[in-house]
Amino acid sequence: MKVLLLYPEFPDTFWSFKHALKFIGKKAAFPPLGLLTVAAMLPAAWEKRLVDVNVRQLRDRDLAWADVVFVSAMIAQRDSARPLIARCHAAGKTIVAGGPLFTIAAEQFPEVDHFVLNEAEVTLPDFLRDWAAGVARRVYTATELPDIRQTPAPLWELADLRRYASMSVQYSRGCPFDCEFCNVTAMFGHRPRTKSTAQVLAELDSLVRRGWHGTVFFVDDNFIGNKRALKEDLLPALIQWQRGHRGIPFYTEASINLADDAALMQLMVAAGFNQVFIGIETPEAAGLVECNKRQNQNRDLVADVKRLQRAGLEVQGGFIVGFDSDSPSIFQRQIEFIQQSGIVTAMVGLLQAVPGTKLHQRLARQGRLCGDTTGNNADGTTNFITRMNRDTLVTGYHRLTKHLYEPRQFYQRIRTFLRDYRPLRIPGRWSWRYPLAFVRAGIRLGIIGRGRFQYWRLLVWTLFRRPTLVPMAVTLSIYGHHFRKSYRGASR
Ligand code: B12
Ligand code: SF4
Repeated sequence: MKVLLLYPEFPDTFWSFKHALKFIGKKAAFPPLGLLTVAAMLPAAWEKRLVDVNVRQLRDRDLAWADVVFVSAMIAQRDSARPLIARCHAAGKTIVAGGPLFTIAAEQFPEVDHFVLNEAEVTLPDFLRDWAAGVARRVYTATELPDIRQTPAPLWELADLRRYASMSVQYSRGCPFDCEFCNVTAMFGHRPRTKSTAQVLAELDSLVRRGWHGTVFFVDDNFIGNKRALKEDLLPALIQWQRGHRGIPFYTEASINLADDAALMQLMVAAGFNQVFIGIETPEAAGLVECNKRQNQNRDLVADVKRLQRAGLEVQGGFIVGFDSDSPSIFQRQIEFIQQSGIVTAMVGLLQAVPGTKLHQRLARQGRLCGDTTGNNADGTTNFITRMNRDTLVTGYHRLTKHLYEPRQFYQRIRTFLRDYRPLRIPGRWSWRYPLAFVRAGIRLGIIGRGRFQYWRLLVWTLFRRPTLVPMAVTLSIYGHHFRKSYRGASR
């Protein structure tokens, strides 16, 4: 059996990092971890080939080679998935689809032969058994949440790691919280399920064996869902592991209560974590109550962010506008919060209702749903009747994102951040890509760019005030270039 594993293209969005990747000569930000994990669950005797369309095109000879195509996607990849699936269907291939997009929107893909939905640890064995017996059904679903201590390590050998800016590892699934708009708990439950420390170390070792020495993203929904396991087991083991592998930086996603736990922050930083994405959502108390973001309520969120930065963690923040309780003053409130906190990478989205979430159910009950979600909450669209006048909301949203990434505001925010940031110095590995990125940034941002004066001002400021952070200042400036372009594209 010859299996083609197919990963559709991401549109030019905030998280695609498309405009930043060019500076370091990479094709995609992250590898398709779900698909590579599924590949490891297929019979060893099957031949496997990966085509990640973010890295290279699907060729006719790939299709001619394959007996069956396994496709994975999240909602944001829907527009690329459709023509790819049509092409596989036209070539007469059997198509098996799984992953978050198909789990919530299977009915939109009539050309798919088999849907193996939810977590493959549960559904794939049933499918494979039936397939071998020639009686495979069209749809396999499950409500059971598997023990991921049985999940095999991804088949990294299928991917060309050099094409990616970062690698991914998953330690846990699920999140103890219950935010109304979130799809994660609907899919993965509230009880964080973790892999064993030995599994995580084996996955990291396998990446290093394949020559990977760059950043690794722990793709957990909430890395600190099980603090005890982290403190007593995983983090001490990672600290130990890093001793033999200096310079592999980690980053992850976590909830804001990380800022309450100095010991946990310290352990994470010692283990090599230098960045954390946090869903801050809104500085307005009413908005936090409305979306049931309990962990963000009744606290000084700016002070929390500063505490994390001082501990050595760069905070990337997720923000939302479009809550029922939002008035037009929300746009200015968000700007003030983001500027003050020094969150350089601020992903501001319009609230969208993803099927399967409590928000989607509430809006359906209220008769306010209108159309599909695009899955990309940073494209300035929404799929429900908003309380704020729609034009006011959309115009305010585009103004907000434009303002945040205007060179003056953006470079000022980097300075605010660098003033507070106290990273642990872990010697990184040298790569020819760094000087190259520096030169490219000098040309693109420092000569051609509209904010060239601001760019050089930042570099001079950093050189005198925080000289060890100059590479970081350049990296963040490159991110800003991408965010400016992706938000500008979304507002057209
Ligand atoms: C890492 C990640 C990303 C990375 C993607 C990296 C990559 N190349 O895949 C980045 C940061 C780019 C990202 C971005 C976004 N993401 Co994201 N992301 C995740 C996250 C945290 C982990 C995904 C992962 O790697 N999991 C580990 C692997 C092992 O699990 P998996 O992929 O789910 O695969 C399992 C099953 O789904 C299944 N499976 C998967 N594929 C297949 C294929 C077949 C054939 C079969 C049989 C089974 C199968 O088996 C696997 C093992 O159980 C998830 C949350 C989550 N827990 O899943 C959100 C998630 C996938 N993202 C989500 C969203 C909404 C986004 C964004 C739109 C956010 C935004 N507002 O901009 C963007 C869109 C991307 C873009 N560029 O525009 C949603 C998707 C909702 C949906 N139903 O599609 C999720 C579920 C989080 C959420 N809030 O709800 N994301
Ligand atoms: S904290 Fe994050 S992952 Fe957890 S429920 Fe809220 S939005 Fe979802």
